[in-house]
Amino acid sequence: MSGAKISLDKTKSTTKKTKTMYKKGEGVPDFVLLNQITENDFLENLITRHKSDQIYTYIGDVVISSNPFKKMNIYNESDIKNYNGRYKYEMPPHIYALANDAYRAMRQNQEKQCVIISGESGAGKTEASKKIMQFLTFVSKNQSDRGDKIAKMLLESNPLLEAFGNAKTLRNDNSSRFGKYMEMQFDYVGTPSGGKITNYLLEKSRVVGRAQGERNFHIFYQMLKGLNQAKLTELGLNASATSFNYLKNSTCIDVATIDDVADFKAVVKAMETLGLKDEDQNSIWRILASILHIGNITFKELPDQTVGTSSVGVVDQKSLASAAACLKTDVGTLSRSLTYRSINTGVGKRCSVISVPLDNEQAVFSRDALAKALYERLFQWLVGKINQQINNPEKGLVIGILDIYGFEVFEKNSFEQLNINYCNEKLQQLFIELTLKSEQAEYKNEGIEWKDIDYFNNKPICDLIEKRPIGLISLLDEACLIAKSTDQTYLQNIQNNFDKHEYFQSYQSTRDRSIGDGCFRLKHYAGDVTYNVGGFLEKNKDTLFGDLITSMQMSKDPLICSLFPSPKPEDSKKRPETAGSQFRTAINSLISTLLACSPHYVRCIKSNDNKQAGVIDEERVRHQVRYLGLLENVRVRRAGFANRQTYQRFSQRYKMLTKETWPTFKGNPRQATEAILKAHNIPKEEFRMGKTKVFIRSPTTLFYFEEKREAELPRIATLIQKTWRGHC
Ligand code: AD9
Ligand code: MG
Repeated sequence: MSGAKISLDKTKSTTKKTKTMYKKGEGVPDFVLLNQITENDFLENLITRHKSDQIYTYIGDVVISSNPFKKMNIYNESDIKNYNGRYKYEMPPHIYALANDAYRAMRQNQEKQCVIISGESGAGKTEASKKIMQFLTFVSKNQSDRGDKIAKMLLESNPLLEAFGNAKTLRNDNSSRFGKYMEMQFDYVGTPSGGKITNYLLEKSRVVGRAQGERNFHIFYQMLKGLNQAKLTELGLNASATSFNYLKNSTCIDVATIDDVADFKAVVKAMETLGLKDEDQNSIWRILASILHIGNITFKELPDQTVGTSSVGVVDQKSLASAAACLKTDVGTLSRSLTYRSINTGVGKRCSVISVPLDNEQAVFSRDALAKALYERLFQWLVGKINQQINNPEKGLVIGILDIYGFEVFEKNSFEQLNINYCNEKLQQLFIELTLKSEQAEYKNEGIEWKDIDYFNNKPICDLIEKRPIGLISLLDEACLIAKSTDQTYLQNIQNNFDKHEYFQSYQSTRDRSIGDGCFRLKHYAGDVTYNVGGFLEKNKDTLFGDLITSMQMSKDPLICSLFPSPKPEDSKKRPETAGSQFRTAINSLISTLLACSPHYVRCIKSNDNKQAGVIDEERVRHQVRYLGLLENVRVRRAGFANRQTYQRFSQRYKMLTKETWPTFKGNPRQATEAILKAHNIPKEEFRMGKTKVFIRSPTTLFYFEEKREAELPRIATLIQKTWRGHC
């Protein structure tokens, strides 16, 4: 057994090792080690490291990652092996070290872990999430067939979902247009045993339109370039991408950084790995092709002599026929469902259905609604299909990885941006709660001396958006219920309610001309965003007329039919949940899931707006450092304690390391903890005794105890075995 005279020499030497591991001119690997915690010092360190290709830096356990916009030679198999099983302080900062920590903590503590990756659009979240998955699947592989197969499927889900859920935007050539929480499941020894993907609000409006210079979802371009000629002919796609309205309307088809042909091959391979049979693949291509044909359908007014009103008819019969053929549905029914709407009149026995002709605007609306519904439902089906393949009903260990769309601000921001930015506000709030607020609250509760550090609390903005009954989402729902409401009356209503709110602005209250007509502005944690309310009500209602559903249900393709189930009788009387409310519920449930895990954080920083390698725009980075609250994070971390454990857990875990507490100890867990720390000569400034927990300042002290424990375990096991044999 280790004697009472063991000093902290090892701890000291490892601290030294950490400090000397970085070369002059490369900055410090942990912002906590800066001599002074000022914004300029922080930036200087980040910029110095970025320039010397050190893209990762820690704030304690948090990984700060600055986007290099170039291929880095740090993600090889040899790098994974180097980080596997090592302690963080032994190696230079890396996303692999965080992945390794999560994997170790999961197995050691048998607790669920999650990795929360945040940062604005194009900052590197999706790349980070893929590196983490790459590390975890590699180190957890063992020679079991099932484990390897699962690992492969988890990895292959990335190119597949990116093809359908990502697109080129003005901010990022591979921007995630959906949120994803991927849970990797492991058995009790840490072999992959399954997975589950939860997806959040796909930006389906992109299918029918988007800002100039942006693209539709990648898969459309991939399919047109990747499918063979015979297949293209069969689908009526023997034309260039510019022949399709839904692709050409944003004047961007080819992107220099994207190889659609290679990506298409990767998608087909992923489909095969994930068990999507030829039949499924064919249905997928047909649905995608039908969407392109639907986008080419235009309408013209037809005078209707009988009632003196006008109705519309389809101009482009060829596109209509191609769409119907791809959907395997009746062309007449499809045509009618795009130009007429059935309405129930009367009640009970007097109930009858009348068919009302649509005007041009309504027909265009219904056409686009069908295209969006087909795409969204196909995406949902795809996620479900992947989940079917990777799902493991047995409860095991889990590491969840959250990769969600980043904060975004465009020239014109709509309902989608409000949802995306609301989600980012919630994640920032979670970060504040877990790393700043609760940390400080805990010091106080435990009676540890503590001087509060100020931070930007974004709870009021989250409340402004999500609070019931008076919040932006609830008021929008209310507007959707009132027949006379319009986007403008909604704007008036939120202005009346919030014009005095600290984080809400409108032209009415500010007379600021930069808030245009039909707009309001929110002062988000990451910056001001002006939202245009045009289309808010329709996007929130997300209506798909019953006639379109009926026409899809007539499809001879079982997959297409299954995407449009009839409402259950018990649901027919309920109002369908709006898009905004659904998103609010989903985000709050995500937050509860994350709160049930031990969190690990990656904070991604976008180095410049031009996606340029070797360039770091100081002012852009300064802005991100400010709004991400990184300086406050360093201050709390530096003044605080890296680890805390209840006396019960600490004494139980390390009792075998001193003869005072092993094999028996008469005192309580707090006294045992004191005895262990004393026996190992842990300096006084290195720990504090709280009411129920011991607080340890530096991670190296904890590593020291862990290493001692690992060394002791075999001896204890032998001892126990001998004692047991003696009893026999
Ligand atoms: V969005 O919110 O989905 O629009 P992300 O996900 O934050 O955004 P993404 O991971 O897609 O950004 O990164 C954007 C681009 O930056 C990538 O396509 C790469 O070209 C580049 N990038 C990001 N991280 C790295 C990296 N570690 N190494 C090299 C990187 N390039
Ligand atoms: Mg992304």
